Amino acid sequence: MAFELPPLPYAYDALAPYMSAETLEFHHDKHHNAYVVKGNELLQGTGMENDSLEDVVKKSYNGGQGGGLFNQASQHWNHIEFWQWMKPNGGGAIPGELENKIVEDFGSVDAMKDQFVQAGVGQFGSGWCWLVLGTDGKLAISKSPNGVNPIATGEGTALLGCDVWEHSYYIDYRNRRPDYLKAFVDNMVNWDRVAEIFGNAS
Ligand code: MN3
Repeated sequence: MAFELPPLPYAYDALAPYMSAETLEFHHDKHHNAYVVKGNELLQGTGMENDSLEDVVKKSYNGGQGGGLFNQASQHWNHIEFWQWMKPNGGGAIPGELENKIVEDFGSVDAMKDQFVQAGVGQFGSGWCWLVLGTDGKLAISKSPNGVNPIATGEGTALLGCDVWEHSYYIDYRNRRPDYLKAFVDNMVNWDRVAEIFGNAS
């Protein structure tokens, strides 16, 4: 299927002051759109034109040997999910079943959030940090370079991911990536969405 840029699920200024309208306009309208446009160019002639986006990501990853198409396709998937992983007045309470699982596997919600932030801080250069429901049935935190995601690696289901490319935070936080990640987990995450993905996967 041809890649299509989905509209942001909220207004550009809906996540302020944690993520500004300027950041969301550039990030969605320029960066995400570029992955869509470039991805559609690279998709031509691959034989994957009718595949789902998930299948394009898996096939084009090619065990880590994936090139241009993988980068565009994975970043397209990552950003579709990323917009939905945030909401106005985000953060706050985590739905019960997911909260119980987090406490079971991490000891506490704070411990999970702390590991998530540390993964994002520790990702050298561009990439993502993730909360994953692993194929072993346990929750885990991971990080990945560039556009690599849990679909590509097959490590499990991505319940939550945060974009740590500089374009995601530099306007609002300059070089303070830890502050951006902290604001993400405490004030931007749509935990209902995370719980919905967890419910579907478990
Ligand atoms: Mn991005």
